[in-house]
Amino acid sequence: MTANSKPLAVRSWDEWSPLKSIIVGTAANSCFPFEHERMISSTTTAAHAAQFKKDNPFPQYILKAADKELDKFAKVLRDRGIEVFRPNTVDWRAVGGYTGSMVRDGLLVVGSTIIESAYSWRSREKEVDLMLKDTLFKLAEDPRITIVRAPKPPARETLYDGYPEANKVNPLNGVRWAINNSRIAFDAADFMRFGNVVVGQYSHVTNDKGIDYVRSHLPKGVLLELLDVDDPHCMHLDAVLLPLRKGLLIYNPDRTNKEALSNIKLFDNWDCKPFPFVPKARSDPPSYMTSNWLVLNLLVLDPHTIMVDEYDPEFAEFLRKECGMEVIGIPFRHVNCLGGSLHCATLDLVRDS
Ligand code: DAV
Repeated sequence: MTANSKPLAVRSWDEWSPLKSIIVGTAANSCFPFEHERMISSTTTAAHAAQFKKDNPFPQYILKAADKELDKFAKVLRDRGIEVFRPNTVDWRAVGGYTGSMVRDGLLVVGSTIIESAYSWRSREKEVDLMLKDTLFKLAEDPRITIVRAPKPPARETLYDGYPEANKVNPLNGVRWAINNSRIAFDAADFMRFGNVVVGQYSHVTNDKGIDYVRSHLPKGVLLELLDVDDPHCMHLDAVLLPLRKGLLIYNPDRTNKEALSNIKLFDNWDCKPFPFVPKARSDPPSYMTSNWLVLNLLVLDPHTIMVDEYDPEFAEFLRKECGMEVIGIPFRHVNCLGGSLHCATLDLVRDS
């Protein structure tokens, strides 16, 4: 077979089409990210802020349990015939890094174009290279796949200069963003794919230059639409929106509403349902850097099947009864401690659409 007759190893245009190939993260050796004090106070849980220091691994019992959960997750996917890649194991402490568990944050896959995040968090600068050089980068040797590597970050970080004048505020709540606009900065998880529309948000890690950069690298014909999100700790769109299939979306009513969604033309004919409960509080194991809204951070396998954290049976029942989904529950509490749930911990490479 010649390279060009092989099916593309990266082609995924949305969040719901039948999943064929995916990367599932690994937890081993994860460390608390060490970042500017303003970034930590803007994006993590106040009670745990002191843990975000240099050379501080997450507790071993959490990492062990999280890897068990991730391995089980990978097995459930493989048993359903989905190809699963795992990142290289990295000594994150040795490289001053954070984690291999949150693979969604580092790469935005739109069709066969992969856009690497220009991370605000300098602890994440080498993450994609270290984790994926033996998997994704091999797949992407195919000339039909475009990898847009992150621009080289500056030697001296400038994102925190000139505060507060240099930083905009979120017009919805008056909260000042943690970073200025002095260089391109964005996390891939501030964007979600809806076919020929990508929806994005400003956040404490994504600035104007980051938004412009993503827009300029999207494949031809794909439109970037921005959603206003009311969240003082704003970072990542995947605890705000949960598209289940074309035309059906669950949204976080604390952070957005029907009016904001209606500013995005794509949603004109969609059924947009608010999350119907108060999400359960989570304290054990600790939520160091995330809110109870991780309940929305789920992985859709196809337009009628979703994987959820088994901790949320009430929402699972809603998805079955009100949304016509088959629901597969798995344990995921310890992965949550590291900063995300099933959506954050994965990067889908192929969805058939
Ligand atoms: O609500 O804590 C979590 C998203 C992580 N990628 C939240 C957002």
